Amino acid sequence: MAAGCRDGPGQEKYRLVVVGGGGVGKSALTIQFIQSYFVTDYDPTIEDSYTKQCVIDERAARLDILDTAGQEEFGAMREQYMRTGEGFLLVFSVTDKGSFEEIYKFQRQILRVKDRDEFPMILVGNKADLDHQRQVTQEEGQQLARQLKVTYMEASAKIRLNVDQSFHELVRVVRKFQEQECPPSPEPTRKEKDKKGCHCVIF
Ligand SMILES: Nc1nc2c(ncn2[C@@H]2O[C@H](COP(=O)(O)OP(=O)(O)OP(=O)(O)O)[C@@H](O)[C@H]2O)c(=O)[nH]1
Ligand SMILES: [Mg+2]
Repeated sequence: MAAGCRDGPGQEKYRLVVVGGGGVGKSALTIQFIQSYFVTDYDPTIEDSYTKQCVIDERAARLDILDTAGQEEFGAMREQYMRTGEGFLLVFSVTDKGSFEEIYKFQRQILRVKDRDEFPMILVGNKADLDHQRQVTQEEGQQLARQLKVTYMEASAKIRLNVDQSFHELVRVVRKFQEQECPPSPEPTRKEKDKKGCHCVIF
């Protein structure tokens, strides 16, 4: 199937990928979004996937979410998930400057694998509840987001701040991107289809 071309009413599916450095809270955000609780222990992820049925802006969608490894030693599958992802949550921790600086690397790798100048992503500064341990200001987060041409959201998996909003915003960005790629049009005839094609990424 050509990703980006919707299956039909009520059948929207999005493959979202959560990326970022080790320990920034990717799993905590994902589990808070899917299961509504906060994981206090740190158990480094190798790779976990989740599915959630949502209604976003009155449109039903099935989200397949891949929670990836931040730690370098588990990073071998990175290119593979980057190829199949339709939207990326770029997560850093506002208490860890190194994780903020790593974001460039993830963004560049995604664009390289996709062979594009732009791709649906949003930037999430997690652990916003730990204001006294901040190493990255809100302004710095916003500045980076402007450079990357993405939306910035500060979040906290712990106090459930902007968790749903981050995932929902990413779905909006993916929808917008896919609608530009494959605008909904009256069913073309076979001949028109062959002529115009649909320049979606095929998975
Ligand atoms: N205070 C606070 N702690 C958080 C927050 N999010 C995650 N943590 C804690 O940070 C630690 C690491 O969180 P994880 O979600 O496991 O981090 P990760 O990004 O999945 O790490 P990897 O799987 O190794 O890439 C855990 O102890 C979490 O409880 C948050 O918003 N606020
Ligand atoms: Mg994890």
